[in-house]
Amino acid sequence: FIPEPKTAAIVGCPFSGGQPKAGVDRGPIHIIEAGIVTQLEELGWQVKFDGHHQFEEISDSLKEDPPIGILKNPRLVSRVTEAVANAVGGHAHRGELPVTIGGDHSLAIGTISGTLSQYPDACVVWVDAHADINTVETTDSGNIHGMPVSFLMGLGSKVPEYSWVKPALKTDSIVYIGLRDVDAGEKKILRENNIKAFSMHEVDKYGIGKVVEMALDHVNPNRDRPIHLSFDVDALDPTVAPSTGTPVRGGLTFREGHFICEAVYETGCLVALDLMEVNPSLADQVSVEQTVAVGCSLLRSALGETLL
Ligand code: 4U7
Ligand code: MN
Ligand code: MN
Ligand code: MN
Repeated sequence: FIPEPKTAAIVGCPFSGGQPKAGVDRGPIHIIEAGIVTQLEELGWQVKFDGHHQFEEISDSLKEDPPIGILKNPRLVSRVTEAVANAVGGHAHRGELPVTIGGDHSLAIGTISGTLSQYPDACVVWVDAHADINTVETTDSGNIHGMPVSFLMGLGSKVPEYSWVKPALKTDSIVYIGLRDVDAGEKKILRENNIKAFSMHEVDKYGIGKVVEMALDHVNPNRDRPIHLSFDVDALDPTVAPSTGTPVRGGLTFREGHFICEAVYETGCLVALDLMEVNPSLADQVSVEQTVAVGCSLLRSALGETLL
């Protein structure tokens, strides 16, 4: 699936409307300023980046955006993610590999919708401390970055504002790695829908090599389906990636995180990549630089850096 010449399109998404903490919208700006475009070019990729997406027009057009039920910023998140779906779908249509840099994880409503519009058979590898599968009924926070997977699957009651989202992601087409903070309602959804998840417990028990092999065997047994990798930086341990909005201790090591990216690239099936939830306004400057650097190196690994 890797395009020849290898072409990646960076979709910079300075967006924070899926959660309450300011600053996550500056994540993509820091990753670009750290030199990700040149770094990927040095790996032999042609990199297209025509500036960060501007969502101001969307926010300005919404005079107000009161909660729908408990959902916060529901119209803003819907319209921004719809724009992202079109951008990602467009890049994929042109044979480019979209690399979306967030921003909060609500953006995955858009990125995965865009991928599935071009690759209906794609599967998703979701790397995160959280399952992000709360429905309108189960969410306690109302923060949509904790809900994108349920929207993509069509679980829970429908919000008319999101009628553009096709429930195109099947429950057997996603696999999680890194979970350790899953809400009670989410556990019930995972159980009742038989959704495959490898928590940190399984990473400890089997080791990351075996976990990734089992994860890929579940969603992609013949290694012939396109893969969308959605990486929430909070999957990594907070000592490795401290600058993020919802850190949870006991996470993936630096190498475990990179191993996942390398192994996905090695399948040759990667068609889209997300890096989400880097928040450069949380923690001290050294921690911010560390988190941004780790974000860049995860992206490089997912695009083939560590293959000899
Ligand atoms: B992230 C949470 F309640 N589950 O729904 C929620 F714990 O994209 C957290 O993975 C969601 O960072 C975290 O608000 C979303 C909470
Ligand atoms: Mn673009
Ligand atoms: Mn998370
Ligand atoms: Mn997430």
